Amino acid sequence: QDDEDGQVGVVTKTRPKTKKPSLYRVLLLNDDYTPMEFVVAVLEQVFNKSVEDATRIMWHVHNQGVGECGIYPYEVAETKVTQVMDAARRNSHPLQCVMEKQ
Ligand code: TYC
Repeated sequence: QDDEDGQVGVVTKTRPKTKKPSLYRVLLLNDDYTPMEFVVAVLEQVFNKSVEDATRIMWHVHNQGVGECGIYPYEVAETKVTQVMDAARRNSHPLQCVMEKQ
C-alpha cells in the first residue's frame, strides 16, 4: 500500500495463532451391579463433586442410563476416564465411563 511516506509495502494483520483446546464431555453409564455408594464416591473423588451433586448425578444416571460428570480439555477428560475405569476394575465393578467431543 502507498502510505504517507510514499513507500510501497505489504499490509499485514497480526492474528493470534493459539487455538482454543477442544472440550470433551465425560459421561457415566448406568449398569445393574455397581453400588450406588461407589458411584457417589467416584463422583466426589474424581470429579470433585459435593456429596449432594454426586448423589444427584448418580440418580440421574441410574434413571436415565447416562449422565454428564463434567466438561474438560482432552487430556483432563482422558485422565478422569482412566481414573474411573481403574477404580471400577480394582473393585470388580462393571462401571463404564466414556468421553465424547463436546
Ligand atoms: N444402577 C446401579 C444400581 O442400581 C447404580 C448405578 C448408578 C450404577 C450410576 C452405575 O453409573 C452408574 N446399583
